[in-house]
Amino acid sequence: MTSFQPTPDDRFCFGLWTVGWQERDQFGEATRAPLDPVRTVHRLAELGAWGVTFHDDDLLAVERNRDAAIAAFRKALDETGLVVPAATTDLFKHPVFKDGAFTSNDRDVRRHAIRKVMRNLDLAAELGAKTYVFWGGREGAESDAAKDVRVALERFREAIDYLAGYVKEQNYKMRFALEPKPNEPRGDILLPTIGHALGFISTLEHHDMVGLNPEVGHEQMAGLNFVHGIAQALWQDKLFHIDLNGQHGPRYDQDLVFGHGDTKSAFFLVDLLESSGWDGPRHFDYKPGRTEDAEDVWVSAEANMRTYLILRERARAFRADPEVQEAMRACRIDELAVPTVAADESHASLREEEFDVEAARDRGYHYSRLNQLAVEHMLGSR
Ligand SMILES: [Mn+2]
Repeated sequence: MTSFQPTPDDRFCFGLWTVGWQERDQFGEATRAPLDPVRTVHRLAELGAWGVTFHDDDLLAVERNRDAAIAAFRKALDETGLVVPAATTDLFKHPVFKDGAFTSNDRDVRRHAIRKVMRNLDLAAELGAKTYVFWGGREGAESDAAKDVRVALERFREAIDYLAGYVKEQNYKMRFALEPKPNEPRGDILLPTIGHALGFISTLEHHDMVGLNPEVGHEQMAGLNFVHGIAQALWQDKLFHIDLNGQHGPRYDQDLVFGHGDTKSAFFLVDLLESSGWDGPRHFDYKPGRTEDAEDVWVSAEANMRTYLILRERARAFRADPEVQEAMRACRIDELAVPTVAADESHASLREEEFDVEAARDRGYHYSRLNQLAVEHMLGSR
C-alpha cells in the first residue's frame, strides 16, 4: 500500500497567499492571524512540498521592511531547500488598482502597474523563478459603457509585450503565464477563459515566451470543462504552469482543497497531467476555509498533496488495468489517432469512396462501460 507521503520529487508547491490567507470575506473580518512567510517555508518543507511561490506584497505579511523581508525569506529557502518555481505581482489589492492595472483608464496607474511588475521581476529572477504569473483580477468592468474593451485589450497587449521585452533584455530565463478568470472581483474580467487567453497570446510580439497558468476553479466557475481546457493548452504547448484547487460548479470562487470540489474532474485532470508526461510544477492555489484554525491550515495544505497522490495512484491503476485497455479499444480511442485522410491520398480517392452509412449508424461506442471502469478505479473498488 502506498503511503501517499509527498516528497520534493512530486514537485508540489504552494503560494504564500494560500496557507497565509487570513480569510477576510465580503461579510466578515479575518479569522486568522497573519502568517510569517519564514514559518510557511519551514512548515511546507516539513510536509514534503518542493516549492513556494509569492506575490511581491506577500513577503511583507509580518516584516514590513522589504529588504529585511526578502533576506529572511531567502534564509528560509536556503535552510529548507525549497525552490521558487514561480512568482507574481499583486495588482489588485491596493485601491489604486480599482479600475485595473494594465487596463485602467488612468494612464498613470497603468505606468505604476508596469513599474511594480518590473521591480518584482528582478527579485523573481534572483530567486530563480522560471515562470512569472499574470492574473488580471481587476482588468475588467461592471459596465460595458465604461470600458472600451478593444482598446483595453490593446493596452493589455502593450503591457505584456513591454514586460516580455524587459525580461529578454535583462536575459532572465523566465516565461510568462497568463491566468484566465471569468469574474470576481470585477463583474467581468478580460481574458475570461483559457480560450480567450490563447487567442490573445497569438497576437503578441513575444508570443513565444507567453503561455497559460489555468486554475481549476476559474474555468469551472464559467461552467467549462477544465480537463478539456488543459488538453488544448498542452496541445498548443502553452501549459506553462497550473493552479490546482477545487470548485463546485458555477458560483463564487471557492478555492477549495484540490479534489474537494468536482472530484471526478480532478481524477481525469491528474490522469491527463500524468499520462501526457507534463513535467511542470503541481501548484496549489487554494484557500483554507474560514472555519479553519492556525493548525487546520496545515491539515488542508497536506490534503491537497495527498489527494493528488491518491488520484495519481488511481489514474495509473486505471491505465494499467487490462480490462480498461480492452474497453478503450472497444471505444476505438486508438482509431482517433489515425489521420482522417492519408498523407498520399488523392482528393478523388476520398470523394469517391464507398461508405455504408446505415451500418455505421448502428455501431455503438460503448462509452458507458469505460466510464464506469473509471469511476470504479477512482472510488478504489478495483
Ligand atoms: Mn481561485
